[in-house]
Amino acid sequence: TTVVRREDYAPPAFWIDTVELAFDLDPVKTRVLNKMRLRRNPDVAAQALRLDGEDLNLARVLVNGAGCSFKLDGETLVLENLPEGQDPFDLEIFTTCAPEKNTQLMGLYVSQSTFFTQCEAEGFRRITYFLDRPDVMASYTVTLRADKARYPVLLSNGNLVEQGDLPDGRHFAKWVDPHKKPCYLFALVAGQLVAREQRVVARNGREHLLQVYVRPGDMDKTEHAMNSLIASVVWDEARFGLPLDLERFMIVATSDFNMGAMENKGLNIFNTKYVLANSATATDTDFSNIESVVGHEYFHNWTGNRVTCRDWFQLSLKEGLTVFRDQEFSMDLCAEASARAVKRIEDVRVLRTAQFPEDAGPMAHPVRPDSYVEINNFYTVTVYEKGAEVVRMMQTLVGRAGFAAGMKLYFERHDGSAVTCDDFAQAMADANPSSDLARLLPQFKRWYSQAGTPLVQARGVYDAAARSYTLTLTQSCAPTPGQAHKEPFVIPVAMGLLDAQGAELPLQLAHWSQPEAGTRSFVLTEAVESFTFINLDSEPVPSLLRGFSAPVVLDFDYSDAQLLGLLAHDSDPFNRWEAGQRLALRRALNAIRADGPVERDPLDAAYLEAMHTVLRHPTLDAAFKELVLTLPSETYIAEQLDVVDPQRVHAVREAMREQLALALHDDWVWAYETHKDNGAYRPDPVSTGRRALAGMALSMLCLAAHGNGDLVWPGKAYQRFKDAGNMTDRFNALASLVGSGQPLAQDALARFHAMFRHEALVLDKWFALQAGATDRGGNVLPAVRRLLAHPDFHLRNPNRARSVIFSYCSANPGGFHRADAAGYTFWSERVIELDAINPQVAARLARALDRWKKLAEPYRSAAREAIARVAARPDLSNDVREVVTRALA
Ligand code: B3K
Ligand code: ZN
Repeated sequence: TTVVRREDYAPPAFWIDTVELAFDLDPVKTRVLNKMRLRRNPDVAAQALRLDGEDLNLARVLVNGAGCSFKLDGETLVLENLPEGQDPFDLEIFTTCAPEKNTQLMGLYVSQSTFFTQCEAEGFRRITYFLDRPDVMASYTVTLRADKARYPVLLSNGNLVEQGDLPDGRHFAKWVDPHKKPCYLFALVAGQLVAREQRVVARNGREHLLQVYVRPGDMDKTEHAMNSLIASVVWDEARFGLPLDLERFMIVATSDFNMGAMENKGLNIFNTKYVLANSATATDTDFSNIESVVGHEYFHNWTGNRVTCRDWFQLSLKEGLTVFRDQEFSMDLCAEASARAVKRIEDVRVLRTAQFPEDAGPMAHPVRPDSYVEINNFYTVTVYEKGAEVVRMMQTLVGRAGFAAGMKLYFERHDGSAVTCDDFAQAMADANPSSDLARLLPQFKRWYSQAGTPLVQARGVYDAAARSYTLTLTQSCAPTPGQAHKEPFVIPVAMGLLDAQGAELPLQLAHWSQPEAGTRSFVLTEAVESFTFINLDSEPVPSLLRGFSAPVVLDFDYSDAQLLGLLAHDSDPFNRWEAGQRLALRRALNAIRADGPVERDPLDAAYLEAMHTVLRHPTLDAAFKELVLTLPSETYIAEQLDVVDPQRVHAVREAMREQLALALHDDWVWAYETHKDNGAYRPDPVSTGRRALAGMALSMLCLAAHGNGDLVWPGKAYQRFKDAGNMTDRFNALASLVGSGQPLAQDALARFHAMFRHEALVLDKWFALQAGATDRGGNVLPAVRRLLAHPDFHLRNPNRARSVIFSYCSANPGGFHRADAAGYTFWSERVIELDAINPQVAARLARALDRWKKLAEPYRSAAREAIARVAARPDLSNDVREVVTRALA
């Protein structure tokens, strides 16, 4: 295994200006002719040309039309005797590959008799020999030839310039991409597909054709993806002045895909999960995920494609920025401010439940990593979600208009080139020369170089005689692998002060001439800093880190009364929610840390009363209520503990849920009855929120029924399951029955399967629900093993594999962490089995035990043994090898 290091970056010895690719598509043996025009890079000392290749059969190499000498160094094609001097020369390479045998789904592969490609990060080398690195940008012309009956639709990047018939029932299509691109953005698709089409006119009057390609039976599930695409085009032009730069923009859906989607230039390829939706088959969550993923891939057209990454260490340059853009897009589509806050809370929840653990575990790495063995392992929540938070902090420091100016300068400077995270930060700072970002730029960039989640400890002291309140903020960051010591970060702290009645107080620092109302941002740059606020008649309650203004852990010793006050009154909806989470977390941790068996009723009257008040609140949104009433996840609770007994965490959270269900029974009845009917299905934030709250109420009522033997609510849930008008309500009803272990659940599951047995994405939900079900006496693992033997289970299909295996190993801690270690054994078997088929998917699964060192015995030793069993295999992929090696280090 070779470690790739950021500091070793060197520019390429050759440039590739043009590429002409010709494909004779055949599932068994596809022939590829690659004709490139190259020239030596005048800035680099003369050296051999080394082309990347993987799993290729090499047939012929021609230089300027004549045979030449070459050799293979492993899988690298080495050409030593190329023409000297600066003149461009032609290099033609003939290879073949076997798409049908490609189970990794990298390079050219076949899914349901259709050809697809996936090239990012290093899949193009599985199609032809190439300089497979993002800083080599070329112009592409692509000719596809295939059997016309089996592959009537032939697509590649750019514009279709020619098509026609060939002898023997074959046909061809020729595509020219007008934009230079790195090879990871190359794509082709060939098969039987149909398209929903829409013509749109941009602000400058140019017309564009938008297409969403799917299999013939799926046309009735393409409207939402198309609407999301149109909204994305409009938004990027309105918010950032970035137009669509292509005559035609295509999205194609495939059911076999390693991740969510891929932003290939003009030809985005999507997992069906992020395209197909109608009200009968998709939930509100699916609808909103489709909107953000369609937006995300579209926004990459500028942030990623027009300006791309110099090397893969700069991945967050495009990913962090594009996640930030898709988050902003989703927020801007919300009509109400409260819906924006709901989106922010959801994003922060992902960051804290997935990225914070990553940052504290064996795979911790900076947003801009320093080294990797397998780049596919670094498409992480750190690069994506923490990367987006870093971009968000820049916007906080320069303001919304300043951020737009920074984006403009970034494109003026770098359009058409491959650049670094430093280049982005520099453009932001240079466009805002008098901002805190410009003043603090070198220190701010520690967010790119230092891994780990900073801890900010806040302490407040009120001086009654001086009528002042001094807030002292102390920042620190625990060591991470390879980084023992951290320098202080630049941390924007948005805050306000409340009085005892919950009213917002004006803020005034000692040197300010006047007080200022509302939220103010302060920038913490030192290890310890104090801020003194004056003219305060009594001790205020600080509302800190409003809107989650920085990706840090905030520690403040709030009293319960202060948290209850913030929950009831804070003007910042994020911190209102946060106060409720802190109250719940405190109760969970107390019950977990207490001696003896888990208490039956861990919640006190004050907390229950507060939840009652939120639930019945006359003006709060249903979506917001649902978030407040949802307890912190087991994963999030576990992260707060030094030593984790996962069964105890599970038992405590379940006890809390049951208590909430029983104590607020009448409120849940009220919530269900008043939110359950939404009329015609529309996936907008208001009706989505109502369905979410009604769904939660129903699951609480079934849970209460489980405790008190009531049959009415399970009966109502079953009825709801049968006559629901949309998938959200139907699935919530089913989940309520399954989640509370109702006898009716089995019958409902069987009906659900019968109803949707031809809908792959719905079957994924059916599998996932069972694999993720609340464990009762160890019943989930045997159920999961039965699901693996189900005729509809297919390990090769990543969505299906994830729906069973990941739902169990990564999303069901109560079922997975078994004292008999059987969950870990199951995990190690599946990692090894999947690794032989698809290393990328296997490596994701391998990370399910990342946090094993925190586990209490007997879990800790059993987990280590399971990881060691995987690591002991001689034939592991680099992907899985890197993950398990780091886990054991
Ligand atoms: N850029 C792709 C991810 C590619 C992952 C390769 N292992 C999707 C996205 O982030 O938009
Ligand atoms: Zn992306």
